[in-house]
Amino acid sequence: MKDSSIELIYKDTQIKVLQDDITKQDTEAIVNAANSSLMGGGGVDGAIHRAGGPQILEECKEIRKTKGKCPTGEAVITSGGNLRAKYVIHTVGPIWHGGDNNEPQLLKNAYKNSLILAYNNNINSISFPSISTGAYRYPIEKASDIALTAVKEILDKHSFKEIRFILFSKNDFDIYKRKINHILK
Ligand code: AR6
Repeated sequence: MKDSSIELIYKDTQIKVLQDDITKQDTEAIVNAANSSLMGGGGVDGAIHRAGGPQILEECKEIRKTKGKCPTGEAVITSGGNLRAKYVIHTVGPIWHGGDNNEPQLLKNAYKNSLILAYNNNINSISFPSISTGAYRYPIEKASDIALTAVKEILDKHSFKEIRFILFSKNDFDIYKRKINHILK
C-alpha cells in the first residue's frame, strides 16, 4: 500500500482514504462540495465542472428550474458528464461561523443525505471530498470527526461496495489516517 492510501473494511463496506484528486476517481459517484446555487464555483466544485464538462451544469440548471436552490445539508444528483464517475452527487456543506450555528448537524446531514441519495439510486461506490473545509472554513479536525461518524451511522444500516475519502492535502490525509481506525472500528 502507498503512503498516501489506507484501506479497511467496516461491516461489509470497503473503505479507502486517499490523498488524491476526486475528479480522477472511478467510483460510480463522486460527491461535489457545491453551494446552494448549484451554478459552480471554485475549489472542488470548479474542478469537477471543469473535468466533467458542460453537461453537469446543464443538469444543475434543470434541477434549479424544478426544485430551486439546494438547501445546506441537502443533496441532488446529476450525471458525471465526461468524468470516470457515472454520477455526481452535489451537496452543500455549512459555512463555518464558529460552531454555534448548527454547523455540526448540517455537515452531518450533507454526508448522510449524499449517501442516502446514492443508496436510493442503487449506487454502490462513492467518493467524498472533505466538505466545507476549504472556502467554507470548517476546521478539518472537527469536520473529519463528523464525516467519519456520519458515514459510520449510515453503514450501520446499509452497506455499500466501496466508500472513499479523497483528501487533497497531506495534512488532511494524515488527520483522517489518525482517526479512521478509531471511528470506523
Ligand atoms: N479533489 C479533492 N479535493 C479537492 C479538490 C480536488 N480536485 N480541489 C479542492 N479540494 P472547497 P467548501 C479540497 O473550497 O469548503 C466552492 O466555490 C480542498 O482542498 O472546494 O465546501 C463552492 O462552489 C478542501 O480540502 O469546498 C462553494 O461556494 C476541500 O476540497 C464553496 O467553494 C473542500 O474545499 C464550498 O466550500
